[in-house]
Amino acid sequence: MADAPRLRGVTCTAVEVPMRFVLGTSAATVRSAPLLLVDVLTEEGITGRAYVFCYRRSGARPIAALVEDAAQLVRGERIAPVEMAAKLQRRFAPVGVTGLARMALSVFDMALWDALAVAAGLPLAALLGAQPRAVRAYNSCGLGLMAPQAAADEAEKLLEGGFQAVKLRLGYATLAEDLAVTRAVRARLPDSVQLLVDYNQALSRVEALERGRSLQDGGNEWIEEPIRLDDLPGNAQVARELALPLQLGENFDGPKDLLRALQAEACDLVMPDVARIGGVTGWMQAAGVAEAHGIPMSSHLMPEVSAHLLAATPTCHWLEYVDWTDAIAQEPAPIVDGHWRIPQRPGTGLAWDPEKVARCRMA
Ligand code: SMN
Ligand code: MG
Repeated sequence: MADAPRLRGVTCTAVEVPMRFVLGTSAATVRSAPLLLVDVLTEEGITGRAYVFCYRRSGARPIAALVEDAAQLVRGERIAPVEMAAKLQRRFAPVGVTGLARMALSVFDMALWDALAVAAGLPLAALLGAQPRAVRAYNSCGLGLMAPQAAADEAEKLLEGGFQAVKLRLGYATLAEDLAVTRAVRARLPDSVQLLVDYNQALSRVEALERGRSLQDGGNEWIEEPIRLDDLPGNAQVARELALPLQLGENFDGPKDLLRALQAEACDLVMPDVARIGGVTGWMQAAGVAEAHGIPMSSHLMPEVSAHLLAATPTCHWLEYVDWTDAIAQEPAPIVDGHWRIPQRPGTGLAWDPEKVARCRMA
């Protein structure tokens, strides 16, 4: 067995990719996605790649500065992501390993794991001990806040590729509007297709109970982030009183947040974001906690790496599919029959198309 490659450095490239479907959530309307592409370079010439969704354009530069700082701290070392994560967490503790720093350490960790898998000649899933298989995906593009008929039309388009579930954003001013859109979409979808609804923390406890009770009779699969994430007792109350499973996770800041949510019985399902849970290293720790509690685990965005992680997650539930990297990737997303087929290539299989990246570079 060869030694792991040595870290030489890192390059960061900020891009803004157009979204084919505009995404209006109860929190914001998004027409393009600011991404930071991170390439880990090694002395052996192997490159590890990852990207992080920055939410706002302004996030790209500070995340890049933090990634470069992190890389400096472990430069010259043999790549060992678990040990590097522990060391970096200690070094960054004084500024707080949360928010942008958490995202920076997470994307750096993802790129390190990719380099390690490429060096091993294995798909990342295989390196983590799993078969690189097909993972069931739901189409999470579009379906933002919009008129009922427009939402129904868009939902129908999103089934292309054989998807068996889509996600609808809710959080209109009134329950009547939430129901009108949900019913219009449901009526247009085949019965076999599941509908997930997402409030992006828009409701009060009282509203969540009222709206959740109305929605649970509509054949929906989960209600996501109905109220403030940090109100764990409130989430626990909503989870207890609704038959509709409560989904939380995209804003979990590290595995401890997932543990705290499960200890508080705040949700029935979890869907960590790999770039907030602590990269591949943090995800695998979180997957163990979810498994110990018997809680199904899905992913949030960044499907390229998340597919590998879900393959190695004992309580694997759904992959969240978005098409954002189509604008910069060398290969199209491997969606077949509503499943993400993990590429049989070493690493995550992510590779940038230099010409496409040049066109999307952030000014
Ligand atoms: C979401 C959050 C942030 C950006 C895009 C989409 C949404 C989801 O909450 O769960 O996909
Ligand atoms: Mg969400």
